[in-house]
Amino acid sequence: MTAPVGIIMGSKSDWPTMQHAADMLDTLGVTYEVKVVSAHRTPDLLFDYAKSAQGRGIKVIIAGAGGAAHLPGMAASQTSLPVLGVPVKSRALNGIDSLLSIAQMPGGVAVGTLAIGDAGAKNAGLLAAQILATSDNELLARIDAFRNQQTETVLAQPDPRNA
Ligand code: RP5
Repeated sequence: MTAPVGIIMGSKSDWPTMQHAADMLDTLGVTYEVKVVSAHRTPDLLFDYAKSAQGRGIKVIIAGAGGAAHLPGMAASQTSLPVLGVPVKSRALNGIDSLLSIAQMPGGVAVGTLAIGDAGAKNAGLLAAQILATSDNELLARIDAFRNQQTETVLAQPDPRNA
């Protein structure tokens, strides 16, 4: 069976960031595929990927890119699947360029934009799982357990001086 989440990124240099999305999906027991798909270096591949995703069983696309980060928006232009955009921290502008490129979509084609960098990728994985969990109660229970464990971890160690 095809994985329900597709993680794409503009360059292999994005992987250290996007790996956090994959790690979160692993934690929650959600399968995914990973691929470098560049909007400007491999535009035909991007169109093929986005157009075929729904037919292949993908339910959510996570797209990470840095700089002039048009990958999430271009992917969203070719599919009605939800696209979650992760702004990768760029060398020149620390990801502000990536953030604005992904967030400022003109009305009519939606991209859900996460935070810049590792936290954004982690939350993209979490949000993708939450979307899938609207029709999967077992996954919803795993997400609830993850959140409860996170809460317990904070409550168990309120003094920041005790590592
Ligand atoms: C974007 O350009 C990629 O998403 C990456 O964040 C950035 C730099 O790519 P490389 O020059 O490292 O391949 O397309």
